[in-house]
This record gives sequence, C-alpha cells and structure tokens, in this order.
Amino acid sequence: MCIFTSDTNDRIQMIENFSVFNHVQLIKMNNLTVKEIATIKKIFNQFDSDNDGFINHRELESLAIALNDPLTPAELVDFFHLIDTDNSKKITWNEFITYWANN
Ligand SMILES: [Ca+2]
Ligand SMILES: [Ca+2]
Repeated sequence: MCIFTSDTNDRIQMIENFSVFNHVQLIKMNNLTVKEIATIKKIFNQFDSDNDGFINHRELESLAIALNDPLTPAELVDFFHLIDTDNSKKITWNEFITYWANN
C-alpha cells in the first residue's frame, strides 16, 4: 500500500468521525486544519473516560492534570464555566473545540 492511499483512508476516517456540518463550520470560523481538529478530537475522546460524549467536571480535572496544570477546586469550576458556554454542566465537543480554537 502506498503512503497516499494510507493517508487518504486516514483522512476519510477522521472526517467520518465528525458531523459534516460542525466540521465545515469550524474550519470557516477558526481556520483549523483537519489535522488539528482530529488531534483535538482525540484529546476530547481520551478524556471522555465514561464515553458519554461530554466532558464532566471530573474528566476536566484529569485533563488539567494531564496538561500539567493541576487546578484548585475553585479554578476548576471557573475553567469549566469558561468552556461550558451554555451552562449545561457538560462540555460538548462543540464547546470544547470552540474553546480550544480561541485559546
Ligand atoms: Ca464523559
Ligand atoms: Ca455545555
């Protein structure tokens, strides 16, 4: 198998993991490349340890620790609110990537 075939398959696989609408919107809004979005999606999935599609407080705490930036409980609450823009107490993929792209 040549490199190009492998690359193309990977890219198709990555794109299939996103909602097409979100994907196009985000690229327009934030000028993120497909590769960058895929990396951020991997991080999101990695920290969504119960696989419910949302990052909760506890999962965000693990992420902060992994980024070598352990937060106090108060800082964690602030950080969570910063990303959870609709105050649903859950961080969606959309909220996560919006935060990531703007920071
Ligand atoms: Ca979760
Ligand atoms: Ca939310």
